[in-house]
Amino acid sequence: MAVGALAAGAMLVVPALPAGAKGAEAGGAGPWYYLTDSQGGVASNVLEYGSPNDRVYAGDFNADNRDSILVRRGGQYFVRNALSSGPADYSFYYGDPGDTVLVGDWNGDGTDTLAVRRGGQYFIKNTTSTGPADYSFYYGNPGDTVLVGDWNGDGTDTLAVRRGGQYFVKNSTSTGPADYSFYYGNPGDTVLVGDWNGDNTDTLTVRRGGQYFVKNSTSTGPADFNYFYGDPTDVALVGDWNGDGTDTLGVRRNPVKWVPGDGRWLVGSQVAPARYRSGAGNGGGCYWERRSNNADDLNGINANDFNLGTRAYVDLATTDVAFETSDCGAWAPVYSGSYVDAPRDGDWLVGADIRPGLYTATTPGECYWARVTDFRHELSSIIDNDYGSYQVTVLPTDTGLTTSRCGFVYAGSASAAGTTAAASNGDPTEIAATKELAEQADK
Ligand SMILES: [Ca+2]
Ligand SMILES: [Ca+2]
Ligand SMILES: [Ca+2]
Ligand SMILES: [Ca+2]
Repeated sequence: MAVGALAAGAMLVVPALPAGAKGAEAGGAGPWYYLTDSQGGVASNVLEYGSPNDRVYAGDFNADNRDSILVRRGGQYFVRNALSSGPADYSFYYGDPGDTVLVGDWNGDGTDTLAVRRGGQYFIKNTTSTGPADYSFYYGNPGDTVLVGDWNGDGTDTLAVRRGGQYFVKNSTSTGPADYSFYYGNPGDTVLVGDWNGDNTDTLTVRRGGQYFVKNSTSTGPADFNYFYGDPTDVALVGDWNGDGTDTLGVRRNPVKWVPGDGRWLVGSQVAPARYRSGAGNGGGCYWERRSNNADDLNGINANDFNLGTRAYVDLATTDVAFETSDCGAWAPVYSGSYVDAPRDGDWLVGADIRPGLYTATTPGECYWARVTDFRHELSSIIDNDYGSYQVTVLPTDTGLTTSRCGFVYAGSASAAGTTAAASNGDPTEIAATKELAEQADK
């Protein structure tokens, strides 16, 4: 199904997935996270963090009321407090590489930290830093599934153990019997913990495939409501991603940054939303389209291009559903290369393929160029363009240059040549008219 826009999926019953509860490890693989701030609907934030095989957790590690993604490699934990793609803010060690680890706010200071579980014993630490546990206690049996939540709304997370469809709740992190128990769902259900209605109390959601059955009290009885999110095979995480006090879902996915060749590829599940480069069919003509659906209609085309040159770039957006490519060869992720001083027909990445500066046309008659902010190949991608042009000045702030029939050669830095160029996008009407002229010349 469509993955760019995480729409409702068909109801399917699938085998129990790894426990994706808030507080517990989420499971799955992949560095891509599709987070939503609502119950159902589309992803509101898509980000890449860590490596495909990292173990992951969600939590608020800086007390800003927003949860973020924590990745684990053995006994080392990498914290990033921003919900955006990028490196870790810091890392620390806790416990042994084989330990089961839980995340929670054990002391009610607003910051989530770790607890290590060994059998029925829990070793609590109240800071995200390397060092010994602050204290330990026992709860339940070594074989119990354990959940973390603030069951009584006092601001402190504690444990509940699950035995089949029965849950034994304890409201303190101390050794002793459960305070109460209740039943919810079936023994085989995947269960998630969160504050689904913003009343500061955590309760359960049962997941069956891509459908989520929410209950807003820790008591026996039917679900209060249900909704769909993502695909039935997605691994789900729970967090308050926008700090509104309500927990919502995210799914973890493992698309690859590589488009092997001709065909239709689903963005988000098969191929990552990223920047790609192809050899563009070595002059034989490379056709591609970014699609808003997985059908064949013209309306589903977000952008397309027929590239007769030797280099093509495309930026697949997180909102793209599919990428169709034909006679372009493989599309590879972009790394810096050596500069080309005679960028012929095609797309060129500034700072990787070509350097900023002045380029003069050796065949100016039907020369078309566009300085671009990205490779989505939309009109809004174009900073400036010209047709029948003798030269172009590429600024260091430009992302790329697209050219056809110019035969450009590098003519020195812009300052040395005494030329100037606008850094921001020009008149959109003029840009569209110029592009139209160049497309007429293509025919
Ligand atoms: Ca936070
Ligand atoms: Ca805390
Ligand atoms: Ca509590
Ligand atoms: Ca609640």
